Amino acid sequence: MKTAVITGVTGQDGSYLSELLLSKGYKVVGLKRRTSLINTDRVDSFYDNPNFILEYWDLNDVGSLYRIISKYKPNEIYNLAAQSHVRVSFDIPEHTVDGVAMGPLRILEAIRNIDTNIKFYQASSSEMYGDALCPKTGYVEDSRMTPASPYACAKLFAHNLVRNYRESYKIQASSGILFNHESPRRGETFVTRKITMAAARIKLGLQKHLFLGNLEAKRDWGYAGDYVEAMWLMLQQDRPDDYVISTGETRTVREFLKEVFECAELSIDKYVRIDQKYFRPHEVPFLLGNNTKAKTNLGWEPRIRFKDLATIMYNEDLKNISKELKK
Ligand code: NAP
Ligand code: F7E
Repeated sequence: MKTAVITGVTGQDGSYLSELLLSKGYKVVGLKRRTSLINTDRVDSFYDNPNFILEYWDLNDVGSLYRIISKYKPNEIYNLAAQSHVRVSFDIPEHTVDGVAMGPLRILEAIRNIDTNIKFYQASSSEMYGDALCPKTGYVEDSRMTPASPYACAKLFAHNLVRNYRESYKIQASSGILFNHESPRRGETFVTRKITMAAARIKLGLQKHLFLGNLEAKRDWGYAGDYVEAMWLMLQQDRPDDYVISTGETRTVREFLKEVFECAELSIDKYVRIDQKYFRPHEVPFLLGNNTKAKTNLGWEPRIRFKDLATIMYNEDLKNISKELKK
């Protein structure tokens, strides 16, 4: 039986990855911070599974990291923990950068000191490309990166570090440059979920308006359940490497809004307002990923596409909020 440690297990990706690894017969050690901002809904269903263990840890907690690695002797570590909200990283840059950049350094150092056979996955991000000119066919693994937020600067630091540890110490460390991926478990302040939740609440008469920022930004949106498979595939390869994970299709925030409001039969003009407070000091205007390397080397393909993603997320929110109302 393989053992995997997953940091950020209470997050969107942590929950899907736990599910995937448990289904493959892994023992999963999920790391959760004591002061979690959110409840543990996303991982509650795993508690009955004897192969799922929760341990407390924080991105700045070196001692616990050494204890956990020594105790469980994992084959794989997936580092998903982060203050992952780009807008918020402008408000709390020091906290964001400390966790996002120094957290992976601490884990890589622990691997170097305890066991260099442990495979490591780093959650890199398309935000690292920032406002660099995008090639017509989309960003690839070695495209120029000019990060445009404290979050993205810190992710790029960690991304470079992974390559450095791989080359310096032969550590089996891979980075997934994941483009935006969403799901019904997406945090409620990210734009897709904010839109699907609001549409469902407006439909049920619980909310009057939806306030948004820049509707013209373009993102390459995929489904989180598909993307965690790519994480796992990366660590099953003989050689560690970096991979772009994306759909190869880019859409504006306005298009996502339109898709959801059409599905809900609601008028955008009537319910949606623009609020300057949701604009960022520096925006990433356009993201499109070229996933050729992942398709070729990993045999990975995204399954759920833009239209279905919007519909799935809206319907799930409508169902769950309606259920809550009936309680
Ligand atoms: P998420 O839902 O925001 O989850 C982040 C997780 O990190 C949560 O479990 C959170 O715990 C934990 N965390 C935050 N600060 C921590 C700290 N100081 N110590 C320990 N744990 C901490 O993010 P996600 O969407 O699942 O994304 C997973 C990873 O991929 C993140 O690193 C993100 O930056 C990166 N990424 C995401 C996307 C995307 O589109 N989703 C794309 C590219 C890269 P709490 O429950 O305590 O908040
Ligand atoms: O914004 C615009 C906003 O916060 C998407 C994280 O998972 O993906 C995510 O980062 C776009 C931006 O995601 C609102 O300006 C308009 O252009 O959903 P988001 P993000 O910033 O792209 C990357 C790959 C990550 O790595 C991150 O961890 O939508 N937008 N109005 C808005 N965004 C938000 N949040 N709220 C609004 O009201």
